[in-house]
Amino acid sequence: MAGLFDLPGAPEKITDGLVIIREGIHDPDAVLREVHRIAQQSPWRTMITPGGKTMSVEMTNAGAVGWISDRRGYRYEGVDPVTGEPWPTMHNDIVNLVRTSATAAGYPGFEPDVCLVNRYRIGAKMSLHQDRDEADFSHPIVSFSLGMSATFLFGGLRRTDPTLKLPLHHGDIVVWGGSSRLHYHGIASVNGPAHSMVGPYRINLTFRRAHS
Ligand code: MD6
Ligand code: FE
Repeated sequence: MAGLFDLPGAPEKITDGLVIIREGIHDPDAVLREVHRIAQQSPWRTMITPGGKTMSVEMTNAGAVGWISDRRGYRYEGVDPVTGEPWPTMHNDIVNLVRTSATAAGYPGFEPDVCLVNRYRIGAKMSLHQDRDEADFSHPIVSFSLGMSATFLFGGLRRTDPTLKLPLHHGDIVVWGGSSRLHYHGIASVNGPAHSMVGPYRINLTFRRAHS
């Protein structure tokens, strides 16, 4: 648990394979500018689940491929179906912070090829899910949180397993992999209050390796 006197940037091991680096994003404004650039090129959109429900979270992507969901399923695609163009590139300074974070958490050599960007308004949530659309689960996932705080739910290998409830704040980095890579997780309905700089939004970037 983070305490009053914890230094930012020290990796905290939460459970097997799950590490939080509180305030690991030292220049949140630079990351937010990147998010705006990405969303100008590949706009925010809500996606439909294979079951036909509209997700409450708005999404876009950067990188060689992007994660999409529609009636045909979940998958990675090299072309943004909204623009018909490749996804925006990932900025090298940000990829460097992803590499450093993965290394600090015990996953040296991580090279992401996709950044899925999620935007939550008040009331948006992400139901418990597994991230299993990637080719090789030995690669970790690195996650950046910006804007409004939220509660990260971290469960087990079954959807019904009990969940840890971890607060995530502006600037926090989560790295996870190893034995918990396929654990169910989600984000509880975001309550606010609005963030002083970002406003009534929570932005989350997850860096993954989709293709081995
Ligand atoms: C979110 N994150 O924080 C949702 N998945 O908005 C995820 O679903 C997630 O943070 C895999 C790894 C890290 C994550
Ligand atoms: Fe996920």
